[in-house]
Amino acid sequence: MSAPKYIVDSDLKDILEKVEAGERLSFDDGYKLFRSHDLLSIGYMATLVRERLHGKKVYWVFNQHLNYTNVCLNLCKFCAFGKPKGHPEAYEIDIEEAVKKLKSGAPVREIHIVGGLHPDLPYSYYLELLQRIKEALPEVQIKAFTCVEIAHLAKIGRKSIREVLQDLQAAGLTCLPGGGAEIFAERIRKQLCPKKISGQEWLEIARTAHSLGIPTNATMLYGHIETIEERLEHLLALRELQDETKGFLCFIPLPFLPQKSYLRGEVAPTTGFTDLKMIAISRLMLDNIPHIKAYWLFLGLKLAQVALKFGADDLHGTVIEEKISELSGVDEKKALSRRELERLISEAGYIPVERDALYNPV
Ligand code: V47
Repeated sequence: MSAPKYIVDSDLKDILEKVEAGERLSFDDGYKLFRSHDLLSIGYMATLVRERLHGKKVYWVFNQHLNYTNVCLNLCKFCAFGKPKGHPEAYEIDIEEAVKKLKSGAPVREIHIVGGLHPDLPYSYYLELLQRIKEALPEVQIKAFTCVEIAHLAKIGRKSIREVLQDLQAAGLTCLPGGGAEIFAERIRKQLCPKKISGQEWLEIARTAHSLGIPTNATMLYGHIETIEERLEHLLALRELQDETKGFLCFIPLPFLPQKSYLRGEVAPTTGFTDLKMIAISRLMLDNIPHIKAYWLFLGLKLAQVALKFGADDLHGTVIEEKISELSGVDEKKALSRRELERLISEAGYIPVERDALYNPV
């Protein structure tokens, strides 16, 4: 099929042919996409793939976030959320309080739980947190603890990763959020998050979760000091693992928010152009991960809506309260109603589909 006239960048014509034929894109294709400024053509190709997979559907979930503590042993340079123990802004939520808070609001379908690596909370806290939430809200699905937290739990509980995941599963865990992946490259981790588990360890924990039937998400933190090659290596490592396990549900590219991090002043925030390209290239490279999420809390609502025309098929959810974006300096509202989410999706020409944590329509 000949290329439509609006594929302006001649470097992209071969890629269009591959996309139309449903062929897998290579590292070099990815490189060309990142180097190209032909955003509309990249978005057009991502939309071809996205509509092939999901038609006109855009998913969202009625969810609530719980950031149970911001005390963190890692204190990564990109993070404004984590605080050392004893810091005036450090907090931890006790289980009673957490359950009361979750019960007091409208009943949500998914609870998204992410926190810092707390030096003192015991292993039993994490299991009890899930058990008590399930007792109070038996219908709710719990998406909890990134691979980094799972590694921390193994350490404090003196258990293997597999045992930790099994314990959490028995306590009510549905799936894992995608955080902590950052950029897998050792060069980046050494500079930005030297105390964090390695990229290989992150992937190994995801592999173990998938082997136990626990689906996970995956993220990539971009727009700091990473190169195009490092972004692509990250995407291809996820694609390779997904070929093996099929356990990733969703990929979420997270734009770095420098304002309140240790890197403020050194790194400029990402631009709309970069954000949309990142979403579209993720859709094109990750041909085996079903969903690409436009995370409105970090992108801003308006750009997240536009991202639906650049390959994203998931708008996350209602959220209610979230601390990472708040402490990272995002000046965005913290909760959305069903009506607002549905309006954003409909006005982009798509059909809103309310989903559960596992992407089953509800
Ligand atoms: O891994 C921290 C990121 C992540 C900053 O699974 C920052 O649906 C940008 O797990 N600028 C944790 N990002 C969040 C997470 C998540 C988020 C959205 C959706 C899902 C999902 C999971 O937050 C961390 C880190 O990459 N982060 N600080 C910052 N200043």
